[in-house]
Amino acid sequence: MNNPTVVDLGPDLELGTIREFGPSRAYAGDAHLASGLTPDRYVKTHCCFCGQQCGMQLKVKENTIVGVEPWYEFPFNRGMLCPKGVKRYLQQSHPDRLLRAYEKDRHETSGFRALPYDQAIGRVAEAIDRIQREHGKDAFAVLSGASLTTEKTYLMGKFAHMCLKTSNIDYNGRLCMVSAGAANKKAFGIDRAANPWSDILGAEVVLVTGANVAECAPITTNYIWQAREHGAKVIVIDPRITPLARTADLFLPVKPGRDTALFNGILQLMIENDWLDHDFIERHTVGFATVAEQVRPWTARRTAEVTGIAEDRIRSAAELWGTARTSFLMHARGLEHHSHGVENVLSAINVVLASGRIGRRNCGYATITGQANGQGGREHGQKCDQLPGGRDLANPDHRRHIAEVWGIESDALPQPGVDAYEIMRKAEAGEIKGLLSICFNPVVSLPDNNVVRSALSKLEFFATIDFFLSETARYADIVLPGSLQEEDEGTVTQLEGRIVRINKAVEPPGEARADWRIIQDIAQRLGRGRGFEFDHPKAIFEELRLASKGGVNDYSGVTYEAVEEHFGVFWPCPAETPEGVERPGPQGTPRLFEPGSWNPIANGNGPFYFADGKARFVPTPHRGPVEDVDEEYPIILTTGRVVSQFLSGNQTRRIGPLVDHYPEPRIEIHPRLAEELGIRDGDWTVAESRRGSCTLRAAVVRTIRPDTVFIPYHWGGRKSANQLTIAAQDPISKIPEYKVCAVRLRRADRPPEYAAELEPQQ
Ligand SMILES: Nc1nc2c(c(=O)[nH]1)N[C@H]1C(S)=C(S)[C@@H](COP(=O)(O)OP(=O)(O)OC[C@H]3O[C@@H](n4cnc5c(=O)[nH]c(N)nc54)[C@H](O)[C@@H]3O)O[C@H]1N2
Ligand SMILES: Nc1nc2c(c(=O)[nH]1)N[C@H]1C(S)=C(S)[C@@H](COP(=O)(O)OP(=O)(O)OC[C@H]3O[C@@H](n4cnc5c(=O)[nH]c(N)nc54)[C@H](O)[C@@H]3O)O[C@H]1N2
Ligand code: SF4
Ligand SMILES: [Mo]
Repeated sequence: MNNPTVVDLGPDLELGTIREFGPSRAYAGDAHLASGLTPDRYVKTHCCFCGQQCGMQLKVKENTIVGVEPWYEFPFNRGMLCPKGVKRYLQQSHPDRLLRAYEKDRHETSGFRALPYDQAIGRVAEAIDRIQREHGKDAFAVLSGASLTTEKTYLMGKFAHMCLKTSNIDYNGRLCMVSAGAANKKAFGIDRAANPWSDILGAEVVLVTGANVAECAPITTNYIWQAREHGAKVIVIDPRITPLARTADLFLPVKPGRDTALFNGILQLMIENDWLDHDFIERHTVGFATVAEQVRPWTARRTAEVTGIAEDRIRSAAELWGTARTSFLMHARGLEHHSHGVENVLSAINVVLASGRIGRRNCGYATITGQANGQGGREHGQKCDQLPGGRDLANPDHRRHIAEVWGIESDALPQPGVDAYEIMRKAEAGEIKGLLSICFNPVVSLPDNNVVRSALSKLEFFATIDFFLSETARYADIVLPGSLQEEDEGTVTQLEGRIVRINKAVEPPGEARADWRIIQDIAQRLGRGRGFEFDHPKAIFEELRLASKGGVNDYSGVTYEAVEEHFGVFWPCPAETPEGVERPGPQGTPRLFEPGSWNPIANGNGPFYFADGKARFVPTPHRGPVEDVDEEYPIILTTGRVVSQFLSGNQTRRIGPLVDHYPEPRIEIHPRLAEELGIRDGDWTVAESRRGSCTLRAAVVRTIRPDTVFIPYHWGGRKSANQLTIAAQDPISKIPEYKVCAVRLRRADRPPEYAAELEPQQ
């Protein structure tokens, strides 16, 4: 009881706060940091949050980050930053920062006890060894993340596949980028934005679907607005009138889960009106005739009925898109977070291919990558079926190449494993007994998270590496203190495919360690340290270059020096090319699919990454969401984000100014629906699905379809939207259907118990 190292977290504290550091609801105010402290130095680096990877400078005094300063020269954002980027510096000196390793104190109900770092590593190694000996290699799983540098993501894949020899590693991009990735590979043979963002500027039409650009990719808004100043028409497709939609020329309020129908309908109108690039279709694609046949029943009227969009708006969208000379289509999770997310994306790609406007100046297509390293993190082997360089774990040639780089037999590599949610299901079923997780907070971020909690409780051993104690870490037997982005260096690949440098600003404090050192320490302690003796992130990168060589995601010609010198290098960037083929310039390949550009797969046959060089039209029959509304649960719930919070909130819910901006999740509800249900703005409202319920305040807004409500998901515990969501997954990408499930709503009789925690205590 009096042991000061025992930390009682209590079951329901909003933030996991180590008592040693202060009261639980404290968050660092910036007063003492921003107050005239003169920095000793400025470190040029990038934001730790979203996939745009804005360049910025960190102001450093001794070993503390004291502020953020714009970095005007970095070409992507030219000094612009959003509120999260400006306030990120408040994490490093935060009182909640984990400075030591912790173990669950079995004598306390929910407490943790600090233990020396080396002992903690020993505990992890022992558990891995025991579980794998008793239950087989695959009984120990690894979960990783795409906020990590590419070096770390590479090391995580190598650690799972070579050191642990487990099939079961997957990552949090499973919840994010995989529908876009799978669709891009199917259509183009490569998973990367086709164009750099500068191509947005000269587009005549910019079509944005399922992306709340102004709140989630704020710098991209600036590109779109600049295009509009040059005369571009902006089309936005979203069930909500997002800030960008308010300024759009044409807004299509799609009913959630009906995007394939919409794009099929648009393509049918393009065909009827002959708004097609026949030459491009003929020379550079296959499969058009089949798709044309498949979309024929999608008349404008039927499309309007299914999507809930007025027929004339669908016609206007098809005409604007169909008759443009230049254009840029982009989408994000609103299109992708579906049980048919891959088909949704393919239906959008069909419309792009039919127009022939891709891979040229001002003719572009891209998914808006979400996480900091959402792009690099999906390329080099931490996905359940993947090896570095975008290679396949199931492909014998690919296995051979990587085995050679790692100095092992290819038979020693495991076979593909299962996705992140399936890892939870296997834990629940007792097949997976041990788990090591880094950079992932599944208790908040996975759908139907009551199941996730139960699965984690069943594990024999669970360890996690984080810098703040997350909701997930509370289930851990061992918590290892990892590094903040600014405490380590390496590279990340931002949403355009541009590899940029993360520079180290400060040392990890206390007993915290760079994440890659922690992984290597575990490998060494297991007695399987060969291949895990890197002394610097650059050494990891050098090996990654070799491992990626010849793969689609070829980094072999990329150096740290070139990345610094040219404000980033775009992959693919091979070290060498066959005779007669020009090597990409010092900036790599900013735009894909240009005739004559480096493409090891097509070998001069055409611009796309298939042997024949041609893009694929893929049929996309419309399938509705797995759970449709009915009498019992008559309202559609869709979930997503707000500008001032980031993902599971484990970071941004600790940053005072961001919390002040949007302190609590609210249910967005249209006035018409609110009136029907007798709910007024600010009322406590119960949302129930077949899986769970949560009570939140209503925000009555005119900016949402009346048949749909929206809840941001950045909170845990009883405020978590993922108590309601459904764990239905796309059969190909395994992305969860976060964007549609069925709920019912009612006004709460009384405030929820936790409301008392929210109000200032008298
Ligand atoms: N502020 C902030 N920025 C972020 C993040 C964050 O957490 N906070 N996270 C980053 C990450 S990892 C990601 S993945 C991105 C996500 O960026 P976005 O995908 O832009 O964000 P979301 O809010 O998930 O969803 C986008 C939009 O999809 C709409 N939508 C819902 N259902 C449908 C549908 O069926 N069809 C269509 N067409 N639209 C639909 C929603 O109304 C919402 O406006 O943002 C990145 N940037
Ligand atoms: N309902 C609903 N749920 C969703 C979504 C939605 O739209 N609706 N969106 C989904 C999407 S797109 C995403 S990307 C996921 C994200 O879900 P998560 O990946 O679970 O969310 P994060 O907050 O990024 O969790 C990362 C954890 O890693 C830690 N961390 C961050 N950087 C580092 C690092 O460099 N090193 C170490 N050691 N730790 C680090 C953070 O403190 C945090 O605890 O959520 C998904 N969940
Ligand atoms: S969160 Fe995204 S938009 Fe905001 S500063 Fe960071 S990288 Fe830029
Ligand atoms: Mo994401």
